[in-house]
Amino acid sequence: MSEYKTIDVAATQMLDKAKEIGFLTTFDRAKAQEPRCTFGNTGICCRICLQGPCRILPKKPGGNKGVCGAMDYTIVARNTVRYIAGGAAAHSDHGREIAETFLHVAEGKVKDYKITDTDKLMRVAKQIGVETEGRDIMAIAKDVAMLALQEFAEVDESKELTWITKFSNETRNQKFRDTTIMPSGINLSLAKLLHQTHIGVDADPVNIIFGGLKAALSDVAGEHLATDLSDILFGTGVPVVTEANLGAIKADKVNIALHGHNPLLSQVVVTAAKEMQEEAKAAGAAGVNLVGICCTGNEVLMREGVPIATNFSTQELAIMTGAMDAMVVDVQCIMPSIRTAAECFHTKIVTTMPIMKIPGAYHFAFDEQHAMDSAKKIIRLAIEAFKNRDKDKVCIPNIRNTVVAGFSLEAMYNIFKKINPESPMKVVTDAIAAGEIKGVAALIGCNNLKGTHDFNHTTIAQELAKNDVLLLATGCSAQAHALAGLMNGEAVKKYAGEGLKKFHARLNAAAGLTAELPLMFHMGSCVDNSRVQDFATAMANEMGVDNADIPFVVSAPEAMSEKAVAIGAWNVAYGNPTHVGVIAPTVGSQLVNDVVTKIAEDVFGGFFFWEPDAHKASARMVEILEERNWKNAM
Ligand code: BF8
Ligand code: SF4
Repeated sequence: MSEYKTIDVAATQMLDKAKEIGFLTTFDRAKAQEPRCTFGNTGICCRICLQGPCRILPKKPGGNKGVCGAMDYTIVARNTVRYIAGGAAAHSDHGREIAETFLHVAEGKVKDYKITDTDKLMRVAKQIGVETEGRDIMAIAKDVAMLALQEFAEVDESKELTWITKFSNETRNQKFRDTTIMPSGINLSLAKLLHQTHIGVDADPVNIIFGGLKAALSDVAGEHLATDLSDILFGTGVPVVTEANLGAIKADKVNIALHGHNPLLSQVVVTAAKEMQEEAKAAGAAGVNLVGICCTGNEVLMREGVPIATNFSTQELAIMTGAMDAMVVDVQCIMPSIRTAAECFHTKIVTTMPIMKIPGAYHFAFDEQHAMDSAKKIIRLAIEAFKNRDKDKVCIPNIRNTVVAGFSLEAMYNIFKKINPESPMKVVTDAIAAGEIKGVAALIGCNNLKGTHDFNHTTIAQELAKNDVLLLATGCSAQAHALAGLMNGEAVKKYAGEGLKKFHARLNAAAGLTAELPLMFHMGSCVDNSRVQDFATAMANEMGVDNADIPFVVSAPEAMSEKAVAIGAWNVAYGNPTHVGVIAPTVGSQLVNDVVTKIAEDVFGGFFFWEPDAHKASARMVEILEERNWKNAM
């Protein structure tokens, strides 16, 4: 085991290099933060008003409540749902930006974007109730865009979010109505939640949590429409073979990392890079090489086969290779410290969104009217930087693993349909009914340096595979598996149990792809957890049972961001048992902790459980899959 908290060999090499040059990474900073404050760690520190921070100090007279009288349960509930508000705002604003550009494409106002996947446009239009018969594509697209934007603007509380009701089954929709968590407008539910959790508004923890769940469902709508509209604009993922880990950075090429979440600019950078290979060659490079980090990386991996450099916790280390000429970032999960790391080298950090700047970084404001111009300018900046690269400082770990990715739900259906053309999802549910596989697990979410980078992700994947659990993955979890060499056919041979091996063999025989199917199916970025939920809903529909009865579990083995909290919360509302590999800051209130880990199951069928130990967590997940009620409910 390395002296660093990572299992990634390439990362270990780069951490050695960081140490050598005296650069303190996120791994050092995580250490410096220990020991953590118990109040913050358990959720009983309130900073909602300026009288705070108030902590729960039960031994002091008057100390068992905040200055305003808020009890531990109110404070913990408020803190928790404010994470959801932050996460849902981030996902949804990403979705809204795509929808705005989508509208302008439909109106013929932008030249650098077009409708790429008309089949998906038709499917989405039909699903959300837009008339398609005999109509012009652009008119249909415009109606879809207007409906998407209306999801944000709706203030009539009697309305329901289209992207929830039309993509969930009726049982779940009714559950959302009965529990008063069906949102009407995305912005409205987020604003309401911030209002609800202002000082002196809601003190009832259960009511606060339900407000949080309503915001979490808004997050689903934001994610789902982001996925749908991105697919229509840029194409829906099909299986691709590429590679992952820092070895994807090439010493002889101009290397540009695409990092963040929103594909609007990065997708155009991919197109521009194809056109600008000669310019790079004229500068003495062998061409332009794009690599991805975090979810922007996942977006361009799914659609364009761009290799993965690394994931969240190790983003600074891509710069430590000394061969990263530019890192282009948009929004979310970008460490401000990449700029400091870049100062040790020739690397240019380019921010691109008006709400995301880093002091000292270049800023090329993204503007949909000039997306291609910006993309080309960025690539030229990288080419210039390449000329100043100090070859003596270049040290790229010789580590790269084959990755088979690109599994949109459509891509998976295309494979399943070769076995069962009428009912593709029956391929999965039949294998479950036959006992060949135990169920399905979605491995999602971030890195969190409270634990060891990528250890929980990869351990849980291996344990579940051994137990014949079919694996789906998104976000940094998917990247962890890719970096570690688990996202290819070899990994099936190494780690899958006998049943899962048979299942994969049948799919492989039918799929007729040039590469063998991987141990887990990479379904995309974190907004693409919408694809994962569609998978689960299709399973429930196929089995003819409620979502809460299907053998389906979710795990965020190293959850970190507010978005992960939002995703976890809606998974619970959808009936999914949801493992989180860090102890959540709900434990400061027994009541709130019991609501989200126990009572939630009575109401929604889904629940959270916190388990930092990867082996124990996997064992519990297998147990849960075996306990699920589908056999009795069918
Ligand atoms: O949206 S998994 S660290 S990169 S938040 Fe961020 Fe977490 Fe990675 Fe993607 Ni998702
Ligand atoms: Fe303290 Fe209440 Fe203000 Fe929170 S809202 S900081 S508990 S006074």
